[in-house]
This record gives sequence, C-alpha cells and structure tokens, in this order.
Amino acid sequence: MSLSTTENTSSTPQLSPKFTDDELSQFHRDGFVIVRGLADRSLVAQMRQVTDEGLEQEIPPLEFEADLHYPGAPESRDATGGRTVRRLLQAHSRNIVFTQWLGRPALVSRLEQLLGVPVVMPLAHHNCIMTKHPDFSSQTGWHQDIRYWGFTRPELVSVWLALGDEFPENGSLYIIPGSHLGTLDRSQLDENLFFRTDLPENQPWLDRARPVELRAGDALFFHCKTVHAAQQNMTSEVKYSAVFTFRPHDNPPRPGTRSASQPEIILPLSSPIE
Ligand SMILES: O=C(O)CCC(=O)C(=O)O
Repeated sequence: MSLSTTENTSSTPQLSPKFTDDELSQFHRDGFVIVRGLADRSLVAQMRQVTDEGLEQEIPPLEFEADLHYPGAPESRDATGGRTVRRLLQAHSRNIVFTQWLGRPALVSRLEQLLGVPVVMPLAHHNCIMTKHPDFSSQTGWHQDIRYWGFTRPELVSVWLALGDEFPENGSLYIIPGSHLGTLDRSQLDENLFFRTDLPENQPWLDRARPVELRAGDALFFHCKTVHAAQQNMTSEVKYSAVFTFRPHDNPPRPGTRSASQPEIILPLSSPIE
C-alpha cells in the first residue's frame, strides 16, 4: 500500500498556498507529508538538465556510490561502476534554478508553518541532487537523518523534490509513519547508527513502513527524526531527486560540528512584513 497524500484529483489541480490544517496534523502525527505538484514542469525540467550536465561532466563536488560502501555499491572507485554518482553535492550553487525553487512562496510558506520565520537552510546537509542509477546503486538502511547532525534541538525538516517518478522498483524512499515521535535506544541501532532489522523489538516499527510514491514535481516534507530507507534502482532509468534541509532560526548548529562547518542561507519571507 502506498501512502495517503494530499493529492488534488481534479483535472486542473489547484495548489494551495499553504498547508491545510489536515496536512499540518498529518505532518505532526506521521513525521511527513507529501504535496503533489509543488514544483512546476519547467522548474523540474531545468533541474534535470543541470543534473544531466553535472553527471556527464562529473562536475564536483560529487559523492560516489563506492564512497559509502552501502550494500550493492561498487567496491571502490576503480571497480566496475565505481564512478556511479550517488549525489551531486552543493546543489544550491550549481544553478539559479535552485534559488528559484527555494524562493517559491508555496514552498517557503509551508516551511514557515512548520518552522516559524525566518526559515534557515544549512548548506552542510543534503543540499544535493540524489541520483540513483540502474546496476550500481546501493541500498540505504533504515535511519534518522539527524543521527550525524549537530544542532541545538532535533528540529529540522527536509524537502525531497522528485525530478521524475519514484516508486519501489526504482528505489523510492520507504518511511515509518510516527517514528519521529519514538525514542530509539542505542541498542536498537548498529555501529553506523542504522536501525537494526535483526531485532524482534524493532519489527513492529518496520512492519509500519510504507513506500513513498512520487511523481515529478511532488515534494515530500519530512522530519529529521523520521526513520526511512531506500532500495536499489531495479529499472533501466536513473532516478533524480533534489533535497534540501531547513531549520528554525533559533535552532543553530552546535559549534565544532559538521553542521556548523558551512554557511547557511536565510530564506526570504513568503509574504512581505506588514
Ligand atoms: O535514496 C536513498 O538511497 C536514500 C537517501 C537517504 O535517505 C539519505 O541520504 O538520507
């Protein structure tokens, strides 16, 4: 079963300028909410073009599948498929189209509802285009994004924008509704802080997992504690997603952490101050 969403099923979908009360309740209850068609076709097409160029020309900074050693990844950069890109890093500075996306009132107003004003975007986390290739992509285990981040409070939201259709066969995310509200004991995690699938006590959580099916232009908003995972891409087409992370202005990175290692961007307000 795929997730219930906020899809507008009328023939001419109207994008609401903000989250509805139901959507906000869903985010707080489940730790995520999907907005259909948040980015229009032209924005998606431009981002895809930037991604194609970045991949063809190997424009740095890049992260390769081989760098992470996740299950299914090539052994090293020299192995067959070793130069399969997992992420085009520093997406924001790759093209003006990302500034256009981050300035969209329909995006910023929703972030303001979740995080208050002004919304701040760390450049140290996500800020990437995820690419998932046939043949050489890897599995990403169950995890919370906050596990290696260093902020004052675990209060951040990521927005995962699909640049093509995402479904289980091409490695879409799976997500555990409500997991952001749970308290994980260290013993439930492995040495790399992935949620263990071999423990009976973790099974009830894993049984609740659902695939996140997206169409190009759909956006998944998810909490930094929401547990998620993804499989390899078993299709013949590469999957692209643009992912950025946001925080409330009063939740700064802790000094000395990787989260504090790069500058941040303060998003323009979604509507002018009166
Ligand atoms: O597409 C994937 O493999 C999942 C990526 C992910 O969850 C992450 O980078 O936090």
